[in-house]
Amino acid sequence: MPEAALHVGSGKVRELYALDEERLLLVASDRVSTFDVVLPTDIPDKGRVLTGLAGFWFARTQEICPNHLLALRSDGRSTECRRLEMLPIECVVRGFLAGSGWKDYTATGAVCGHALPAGLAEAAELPEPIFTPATKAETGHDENIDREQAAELVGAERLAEVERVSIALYRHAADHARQRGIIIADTKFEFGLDDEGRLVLGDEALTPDSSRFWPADEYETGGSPPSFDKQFVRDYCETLGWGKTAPGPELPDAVVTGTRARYVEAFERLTGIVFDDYLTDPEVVLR
Ligand code: Q0N
Repeated sequence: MPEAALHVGSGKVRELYALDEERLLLVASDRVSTFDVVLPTDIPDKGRVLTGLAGFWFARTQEICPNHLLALRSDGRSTECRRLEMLPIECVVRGFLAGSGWKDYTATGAVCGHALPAGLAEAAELPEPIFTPATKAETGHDENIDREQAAELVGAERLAEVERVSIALYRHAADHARQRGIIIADTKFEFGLDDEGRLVLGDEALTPDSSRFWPADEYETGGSPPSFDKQFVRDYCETLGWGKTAPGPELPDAVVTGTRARYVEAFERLTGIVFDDYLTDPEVVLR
């Protein structure tokens, strides 16, 4: 736990604390959510995997865009970051047609104002990655918005900048991941501004919680591909006849162990670093 830090916010599975005027501490828990419900059973080391992976990408994308990372703490789950003025949009990039993108496409043939070719199947790869911003909903689901609505929220110039940077970040990570057997179908970035008005990447980026990771060897269109990390959790929940509203079910040990192994596998495949070496010294991902 941070030493005498003020709690400034929480997400479903992460907490944010103020360290001082300029710095925040982002702490990733081991909680897991499925069908938008946080389950009562933790996945050991999940928060460390996500923190290490985000740190790995931050270190490797600095030339594309500066980010808020200052240091990784020795607990492996806490990121010291620069305090930013966050932009009020979620910057989503989609390389494949899944989730709300697929839903919008089937209803309208377009996603956030991007007209797409006719006849695409669910999970199809898009001709080019598209930027599909969403509003930040306090509770419930983020709502996809078109570029006019996004421009009203951040200004046309800033919108053009976040679109260009978001797509460049996605291309970098998706290319790297694809060479290691993982498809990053889509991803969400949150940006802020520093005190000089420069765009800075914040939050946790390019992790399985902020993205859809699919195992490349099981990829096929015409359905929703398995999640790289949460498939055991989802499959188990489907066996229960659970109504997918809170409270969620406890997970058996075999599901916990299998899911932890998938998170560690994603970390090791993407970083090329043995997870135990990360636990010994988290900043190994930054070098
Ligand atoms: C911030 N959120 C939204 C963690 C994630 N560097 C920053 N400076 C100022 N504010 C924020 C950051 C960051 N990152 C980001 N809220 C504040 C997502 N949070 C929700 C709580 O858990």
